Amino acid sequence: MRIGITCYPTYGGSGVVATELGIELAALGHEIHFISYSQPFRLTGRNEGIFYHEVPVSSYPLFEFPPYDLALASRMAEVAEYYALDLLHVHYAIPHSVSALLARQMLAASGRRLPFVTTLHGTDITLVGLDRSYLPITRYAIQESDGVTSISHYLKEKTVADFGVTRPIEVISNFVNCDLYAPAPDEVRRQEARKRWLSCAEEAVLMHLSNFRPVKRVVDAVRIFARVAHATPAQLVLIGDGPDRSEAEWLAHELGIHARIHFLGKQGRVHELLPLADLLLMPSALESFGLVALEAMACKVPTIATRVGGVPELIDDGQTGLLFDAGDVDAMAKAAVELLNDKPRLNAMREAGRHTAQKRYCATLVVPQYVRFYERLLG
Ligand code: GMT
Repeated sequence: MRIGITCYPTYGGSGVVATELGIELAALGHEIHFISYSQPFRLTGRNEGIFYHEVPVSSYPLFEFPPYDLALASRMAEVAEYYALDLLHVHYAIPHSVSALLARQMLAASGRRLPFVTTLHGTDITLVGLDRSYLPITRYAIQESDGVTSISHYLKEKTVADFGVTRPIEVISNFVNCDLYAPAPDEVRRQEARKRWLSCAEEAVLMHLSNFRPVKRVVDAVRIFARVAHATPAQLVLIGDGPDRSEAEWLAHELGIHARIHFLGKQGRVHELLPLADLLLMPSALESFGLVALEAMACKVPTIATRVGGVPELIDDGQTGLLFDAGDVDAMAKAAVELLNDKPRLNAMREAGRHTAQKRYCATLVVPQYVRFYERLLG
């Protein structure tokens, strides 16, 4: 198949899933055309069967807001025509589904069929999409999609309840490449890598990875770490960047623990960093799935997370991670210390996480579900 994929190219889960899906589909022999305003950040290097088409958004003094959605629709229609695309797959409904709908209509006028699939990821439904200025058009574009998928049951139910969408929504969970996201081959090499990256080997390493938006509660990660570091020698690695970074940095200084916290900023090769952690912290106010927790599980790193949104579908509380109420910093810190000091339990959780990732969430299991979905749609 020739498939056009549109996603946000910036640091965020939906862009990661879209990019990894494109890479996996290309490896299966499909031709993939990414259409976006800049190259998705995880699309590094030249992959066979993958093409990237930039969307130029021209400005004009009259426009206070250059209409990206229109430029995207034009480019989608052009790419679909020039490269004979079979379908478009858009990730994150706003505004991608609306642009795809327009592209489909433009091509229909010249007798060409261009079905499109919308994959719902999270804040397109739970936050941004609920804004009155976007809700009616988002609902319409989802309803008009030729196929709709959601990355968790939670998100599917939210879409039905809050948007009144009546078209069927198929749940296809997020996935991870279990070969790439894997534990370090042995403890010696893990400790060596820790020394290289963090100049520490013996201390416990806690990690947090996000786009540092308020919903991720990165400040809670710092507060949890402060309590953990009080009880046991530990370091915190923060990967990513965003609006809440400066508050997190300020708090680290305020609590006198800044020397133990590594702000690594945005990192591309996350699969090399995650296996260095002992625990991942995901204290989010909301997650429709929690992709980073899955990537950590595949690397044998248990997550201390919040019992929100789709997280309980991914993390089996007590088995592959530990779940708490959002904001319950004390409980998360206490659990982290107990787990770090209980090696048999920590090891059991590490093994169970990897096992779950391999059994349920490997790219080799999930990507074929998308392929079957496309095939059904194309008839
Ligand atoms: O969480 C973000 O701010 C990024 C957002 C996105 O759309 O890029 O993430 C959402 O999609 C991810 C991939 O499917 C999910 O793992 C995240 O849970 C989801 N975020 C939220 O629901 C807040």
